[in-house]
Formats: sequence, structure tokens, C-alpha cells
Amino acid sequence: MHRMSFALINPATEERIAELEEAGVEQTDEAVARARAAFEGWRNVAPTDRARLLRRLATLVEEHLEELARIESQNVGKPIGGARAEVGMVAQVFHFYAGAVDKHYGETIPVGGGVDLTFREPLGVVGLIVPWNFPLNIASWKLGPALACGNTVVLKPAELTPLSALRLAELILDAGIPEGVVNVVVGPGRIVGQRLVEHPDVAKIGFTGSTEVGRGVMAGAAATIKRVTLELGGKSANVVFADADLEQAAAAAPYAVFDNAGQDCCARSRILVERSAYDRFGQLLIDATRNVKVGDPQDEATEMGPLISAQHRETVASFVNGEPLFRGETPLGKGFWFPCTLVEASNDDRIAREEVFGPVAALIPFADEADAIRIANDTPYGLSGSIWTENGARALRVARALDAGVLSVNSNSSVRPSTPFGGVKQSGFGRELGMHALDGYSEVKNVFVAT
Ligand code: TXE
Repeated sequence: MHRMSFALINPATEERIAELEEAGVEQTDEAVARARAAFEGWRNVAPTDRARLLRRLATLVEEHLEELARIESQNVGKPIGGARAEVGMVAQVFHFYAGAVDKHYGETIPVGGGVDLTFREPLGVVGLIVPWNFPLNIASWKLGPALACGNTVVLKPAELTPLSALRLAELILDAGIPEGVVNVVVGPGRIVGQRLVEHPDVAKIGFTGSTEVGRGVMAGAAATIKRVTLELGGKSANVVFADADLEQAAAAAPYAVFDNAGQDCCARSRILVERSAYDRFGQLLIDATRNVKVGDPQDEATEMGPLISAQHRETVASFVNGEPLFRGETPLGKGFWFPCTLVEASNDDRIAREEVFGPVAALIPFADEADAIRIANDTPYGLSGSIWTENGARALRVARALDAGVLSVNSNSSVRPSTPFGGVKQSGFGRELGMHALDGYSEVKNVFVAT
């Protein structure tokens, strides 16, 4: 069968960086069959050996950090410094799950007439579907726990950004992980992704992407009662109280939105500010945003690169109508650039309701603590968020009241290898990272033995 080829573009230069052949249903089925064939072997590898192989993979990622960071930077348009940090996290994630292999075990439960045991069994072949914004990172969040639990994998990277996953697949073999345990299939979501969702031999789909496609994945998975973990969109709030360290909050706020050019599911793209501090914070925020260094991703000083594609830039642009509060500068010439943009909004405006996935933040005033909670929760999403206050009791009160899976107080940070990550409401369900992710890649089996 003739296979289509497609070109990959560097979003900062619009240059072609690679040409690949597109896989279809047939290649997807072959990959599932290979993963299926490798499953019995992999699940029976002694836990200490499985841990050793994952640790070796983590070390190989560290040894190839610069190369992987360059690939990611060119393919996604990420600033090189940020790309290095992301690849560093990938290594940490594999280290973490190497350590988790022999720490995730069953129980004995007191019952009458015998002994009752639980086992943590792998699911089988899992399909991992990954987006283009953090290609290698998000792949590792799924691969780590999937492999630690003894599953085999078919990984589908996003069509626009498959290069780092293909290089990782080579490192996985170099680490000594047997052939067939991890299979990478590069092709369109509606063909390869869809086939994984429908395939009767795939036990679970770990999906990160848009809420719209996630809805289809969940519906498609129903036919074979597949397990799904969905990490979807967000419209997270950055809640700034007047009693916060406003300088610190304003200095951090741009990076909570403009990091990865806003193409971040955790972007705190609604900045809620207590009315009594609104003018002062607004000015500090404009000053901080003006300082964000936008430009060549290969330049060590660059903090923000271009958007992923021309098409995506059009979508982002459609959100900004009229004169914004602030619009930054971008390089001229080639590249899918979009400036850092701040707009004043009400929570009912489109800009405050839909995920922009670009460097655009909406500033929204609130009256008091109750009003802040009401506005922050008035969204179909519930992924992340930040709370800025010097009042510790208030920080905890508001953290408990917000509908979100991941919150930070006086910080923007959302992800660490050891802590659970995921959403509530239409941001999805299931947890990645930390020990919690292992629950999504294993099933509890109960065995009663009559004595
Ligand atoms: O996502 P898609 P896209 C949001 C963000 C962005 C928008 C569109 O707002 O602007 O989604 O991005 C695969 N069955 N997020 O179009 O389409 C696809 O090939 C199975 C938020 O890139 O959801 C890719 O591998 N799989 C988000 C993955 O799904 C399918 C991250 C995600 O692509 C499929 C990305 C199908 N029918 C986008 N169709 C976040 N929360 O981080 C596509 N795919």
C-alpha cells in the first residue's frame, strides 16, 4: 500500500526539518500485535530487572539531554533552556518509576475461612496518545508508570512533533528494554489514534489533548469498555489577593501564561486580581510582561518562542479583538510568532471561557474572597491554578474551595515527578505522575485461598 509522506516544519524558521511516512490502520494493528506478543515476557521480567532497565533508560536520557533538547526545540519552537529542563524532567520521571516498580504491591486482607490477597496486575497493551506542546515530557509521564507496572505500549505522538519520541524509542532499545515493549506509530489522530481507541487488544488509552477529542476518545472507548485516563484542556485561574507579595506575584504571572508560548494546559490564563490591588498589580504585570524575552529559540536568553503552526496562530489571533491592555513585540519575518498579550475582561467573555493555548492572558477583577472563588470556579474546566496571599489560613481555605486537580500557593509550578497531576470537571480524570499514576496502569486482582 502506498503511504503518504509529510514534512515537519521548524515553527521559528518555517524550514523543513524532516520528512516522514505516515502510518495508517495497518501499521497500527501491526504495532498492537507486536506489543501483545511482548506482553507476557515483559510482565514476567523480575521487578528488580524491570527497575534496572528503566533506570538505564533514565541515564541514557541524561546522557543524550542536549541532543533531545535540540530536537524538541527545533520541532516545537521551544526555547533551548526550557527544552533542556523538560528533558531533564523526562529522566527524573524514568528514575522515579524505576524506583516505584517494587514499591507498588498488594495486601493481605483479614477474612474468615482462609487467606485473602490482592495483586497489582498490568492491564496489557496500552495506547498512549500525546499532544504537540510537551511531546517528550507527556510521553514520559505515561510511559514511566505503564512500563513500571508491566504493560506494553503503543505510543502515538502528535503528527506535528514526533521526532523526540522516535529518538526515545531508539534509546529504549539501547537501554535493553526488549523489542515490542514500546512501539511508536506516527500518523494522524483520526486514523492511528482512532484505531488505538477502537482496537479490541488495547486495554487502556492514556490521552492528553483537547477536550473535544478527549470526548471522542471516551465515547470510542465505550465499545470495548477500555480504561481511559484523560488529561484535557484548562482555563486556570491565577488568584491574586491584595494581601499577597504583589511584586513577586506580578513577576511570576507572565511565566504562568507565556511559558511555552501559552501552549500549556496548566496556563493560568485568567488572572483574577482583588479590586483594591487591581491598578497597582496591572502596572507591575505590564512591566514584567514587557521583560519576557521573545525570539530565536536557539538563543540561550530566549524565554518565549513561536506558536506551533500558522493555523494555530490564526486561532489564537481570533481571541484578541480591539485594543489590548498590553501587546509585546515579536521578531519580524519567518516564524509563527504571536506577541505576549494582556486583555481586560469579564469572566463571561469568550477569552475567559475558552482555552486560547497561546500567550494571551485575561485580567479580571474580584471583590472579595467569596467572589474570587465563585469566578475561579465559573468554568467548565478544572485543571490547575495559583493562589497568591500572605495569609496562610486563606491560602488553605481557597485551595480547598477551588475546583482544580493541581494548585500552587505563591508559585506557578504544577508538575513534579513525584506528585499527582490531573484535572477535574471537563479537564479530565485520572492522575499522572507520582505513585497515583500507577493506579491508572494496573488493576487490582483479589484472590481468596481457603485454608
Ligand atoms: O489537539 P488534539 P490539537 C488543546 C488546545 C489546542 C487544541 C487543539 O486548546 O489549541 O487542543 O490541539 C490525537 N482519536 N490542547 O488539535 O487534536 C492527535 O493526533 C484519537 C490542549 O493538537 O486533541 C494528538 O496526538 N486521537 C492540550 C492528540 O490526539 C486523536 C494539549 C492531541 O490532539 C484523534 C493539546 C482521534 N479522533 C491540545 N484526533 C493540553 N491540555 O495540554 C486527534 N488525536
